[in-house]
Amino acid sequence: MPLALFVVLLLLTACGGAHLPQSTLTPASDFSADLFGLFKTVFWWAVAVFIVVEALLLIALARFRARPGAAAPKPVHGHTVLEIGWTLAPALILVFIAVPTMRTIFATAGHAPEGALRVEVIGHQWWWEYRYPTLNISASNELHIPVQTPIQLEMTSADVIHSFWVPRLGGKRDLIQGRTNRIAWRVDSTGEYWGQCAEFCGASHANMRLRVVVQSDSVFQRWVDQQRTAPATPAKGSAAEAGQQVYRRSPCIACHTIAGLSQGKVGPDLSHLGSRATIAGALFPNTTEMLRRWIMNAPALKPGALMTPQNLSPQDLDAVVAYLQSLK
Ligand SMILES: [Cu+2]
Repeated sequence: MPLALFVVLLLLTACGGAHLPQSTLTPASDFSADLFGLFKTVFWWAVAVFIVVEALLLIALARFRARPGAAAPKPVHGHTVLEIGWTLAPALILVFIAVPTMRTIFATAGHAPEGALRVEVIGHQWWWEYRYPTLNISASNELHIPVQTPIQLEMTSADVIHSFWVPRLGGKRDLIQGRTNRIAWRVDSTGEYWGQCAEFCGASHANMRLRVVVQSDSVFQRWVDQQRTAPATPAKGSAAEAGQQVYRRSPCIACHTIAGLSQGKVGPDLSHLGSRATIAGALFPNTTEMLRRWIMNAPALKPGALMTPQNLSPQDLDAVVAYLQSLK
């Protein structure tokens, strides 16, 4: 027993960590509040059924147990009232569960009201691409949305099936190539919400995280303006300028976009990488150290990553990192 407890504790420590909790029990959007409401309804019905069934069982055990000298109990067959009772009661309980379930299914079907902000979500192995067709911008891994605003997510995949899930906001919903699945939600309060892919999609499925940044209207508008602006040209003679030269002649340009410089579509757009808090599918903090390690050997940090290890001199590596960090 102590050993079992120890193992359970050990396993539970794996649930901790630097990331914010991903719990469906603290809903923060209309979508997740609907789901949580349904969960509570079903839970309390289950509690009621448990109490009634266990009580009847205990009463039967106590009353009808074999006692020395007592006669065998009289078998009962075909008790009409009982039979109607235990047929009707479960049927009624199922109705009380089915009606709210159907209501929740329709409420979370993904149809946002007219005028909702549309975001196209495209799953890649193993990162998320977001396009805002009405705002004419795009982003990777970190989804920025305004608070208290209806959002329409239109989701598809560039390769295999993924599943978009932000436990505190809603989902999970599959991203399937050639299909568009929808989520509609409205987030209650500003803040950061973590999520991840919830459908096994290959070697780094577990490393396909995402971050949703919910902002006030004015902060969101500032972010949109920033995304629309091409990154500033590095100052003459700066490390960032040297890094830009390295980037220009590196294989990076085949896969990545940097506005005004390269138009690769294989990996995430790096035009505003310096303004993101995370890299590599929201997996690592966007720090100098992590950028260096990521550029040198991405597959070592994220198994299966398409980005090949780069053979850069220490000076070139520092310069490229300085350049990427300057891309705000
Ligand atoms: Cu996955």
